[in-house]
Amino acid sequence: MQFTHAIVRLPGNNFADGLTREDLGAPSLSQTFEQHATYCQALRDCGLTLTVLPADPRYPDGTFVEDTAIVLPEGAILTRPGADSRQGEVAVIADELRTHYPLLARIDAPGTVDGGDICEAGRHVFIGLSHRTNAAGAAQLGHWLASVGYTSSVVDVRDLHTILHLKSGMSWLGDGRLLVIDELAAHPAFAGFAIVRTEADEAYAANAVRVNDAVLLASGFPHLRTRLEALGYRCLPLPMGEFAKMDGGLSCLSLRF
Ligand code: CIR
Repeated sequence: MQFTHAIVRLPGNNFADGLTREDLGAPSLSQTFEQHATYCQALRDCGLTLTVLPADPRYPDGTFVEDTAIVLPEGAILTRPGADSRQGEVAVIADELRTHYPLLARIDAPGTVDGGDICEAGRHVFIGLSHRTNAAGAAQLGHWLASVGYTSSVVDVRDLHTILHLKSGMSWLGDGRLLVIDELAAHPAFAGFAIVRTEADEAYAANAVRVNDAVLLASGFPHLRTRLEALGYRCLPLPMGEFAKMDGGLSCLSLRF
């Protein structure tokens, strides 16, 4: 949660050609660029130095960089995204990450992992089993995490059709606390953590990011914001509507380390 760097990738002109299960209409390109710029500025305001990669027309989903790697202070591992159309996104991220982490691990076939399924919570990591992250990928990741000193547990979200990734429905707030949607709040994997639940109509905001002393939160979810502020968190609300149309959450727009 103490970060100094982030990697982001600009959305491209073909952003609307990416994958989505949502039926919220096509994103406006100008608002997408604006929302991305606001997001980048918020990371800078939190003290992070940003590497801003150019858009790559081959990968309309490429702005969702979080899915391509898991980055921890002890090391980094490249994923193998579960959507075929996204697997090529990893190469550019690998080149960039290697400048910070010369020894990069990787998930190999037949394993698939999307970073959006991986939630670091202190020295423990939750691995979502989803329609993007498969059992082979989860097992490989679990071994690698153990090798760098982390415990892990698997949370199966394959039947939870409201979320694409585990982290679409939960976030680590620090201080032993998880932010979780109702459907996941009683999951046995989360026993021992304090749970902050989102209200049913604020479920999208469960994908938040703690960055240093702030919580980046999707704007337009006033109940959650009030609750987090009452707990002492400094919230930075960010407009995310255009990314939501493409099934993207706030965390997926950056790799933070
Ligand atoms: C996809 O379906 O892969 C992209 N349109 C959205 C990915 C969002 N990633 C994330 O929340 N970690």
